[in-house]
Amino acid sequence: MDKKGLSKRQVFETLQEFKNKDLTYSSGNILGSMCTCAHPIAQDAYCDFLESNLGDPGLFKGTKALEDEVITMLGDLLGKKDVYGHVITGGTEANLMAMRAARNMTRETAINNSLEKPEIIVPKSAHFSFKKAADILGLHLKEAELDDDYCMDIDYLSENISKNTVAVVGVAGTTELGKIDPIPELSEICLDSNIYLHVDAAFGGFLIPFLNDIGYNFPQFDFSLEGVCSMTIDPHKMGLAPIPTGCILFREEKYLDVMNIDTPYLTQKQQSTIVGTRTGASSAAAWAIMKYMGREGYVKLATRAMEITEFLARNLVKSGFELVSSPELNIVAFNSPKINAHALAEKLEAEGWAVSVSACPPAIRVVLMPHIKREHIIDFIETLENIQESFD
Ligand code: 0PR
Repeated sequence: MDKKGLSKRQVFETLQEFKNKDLTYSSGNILGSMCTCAHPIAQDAYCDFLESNLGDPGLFKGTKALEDEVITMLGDLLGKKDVYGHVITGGTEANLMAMRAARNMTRETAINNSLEKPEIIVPKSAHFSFKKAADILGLHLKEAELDDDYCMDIDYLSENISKNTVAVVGVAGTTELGKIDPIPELSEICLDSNIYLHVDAAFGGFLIPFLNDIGYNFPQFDFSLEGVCSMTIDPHKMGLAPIPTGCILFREEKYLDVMNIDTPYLTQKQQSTIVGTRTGASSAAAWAIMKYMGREGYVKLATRAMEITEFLARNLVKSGFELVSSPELNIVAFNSPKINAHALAEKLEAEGWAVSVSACPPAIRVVLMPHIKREHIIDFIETLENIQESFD
């Protein structure tokens, strides 16, 4: 650290120099991200609550009430108003909390704690946060095979559930392809076997209910299914909230209780979250944006995202590219018949486009977040056609 401080102007000028090296969502060049520009309403609310700390909620009773309202609103959106949970940093922390709750529940109920090798079963398409959770919690991770449409293979699950299974995970909106696992079937299987079921709707949670409002007819994927014990939903993805804003929701309070740690000198005597000091700004921002948008606002957002998704998919096919499968949510994965996905991604990067390459199967993956407009897609297709032509 320098001995003497800089002037405010110097500090901000230098910060700007760093910032100029970043890509921006508004440029339309970020095509492979599940995040987007936070709505200005959410940004303002976030800044208003910067000093709040929900790690000591008795000091910030108003902010705590906002967190509770966010959880209730999201529970209502996902089939059960009276859910329990927290606004946290994102999907990774939510999935970690869910796996911790599941493990601790099983520990409490296992006869003589006789779990030999506690394991979780997740689809091969699950987000890598489950690998982190398994590592942190000392759980064995079993990856279920996928069916022809890249969703969890139910037969694999039925054949592989064992007395050591502490949780099964279904994904509603997979990271790479936006696929929705057969959650009603998972719920049945888990109810029959008395196994904890977690649904990772980090991405799909802010899409599926709204698309169903306009007639999409996605099967049930939420707390309306009795077997679903917990859900991840991330306002900082399609919810237009600033980073970090994720949510974990539990069907019953007991799932939080099994994670409680004594915090004797705080205003609240027990804590079930992983993080201690934690911002209340995310709760304020999520509350503000959900109140501002209302269900109608999110229906419009989801509708637009799907329109632009279909526009991209249609034009890719027209230009001779191959879709991995038809998009269910606003993610398109495709390949060129002439260049492999990694080489194509490199060429695109050289032209200023930041796409990502999915692993399963290898393909260029574009997430049609709200910052991506029709004119960006037109430019993108043109770049793709030029690259492809250069391989003729
Ligand atoms: N669950 C699902 C289904 C996800 O897609 C993600 C993240 C998570 C959990 C974890 O959420 P957090 O990253 O909030 O902890 N999906 C994106 C991904 O890994 C996250 C992301 C967003 C990555 C923007 C890059 C990026 O530029 O692709």
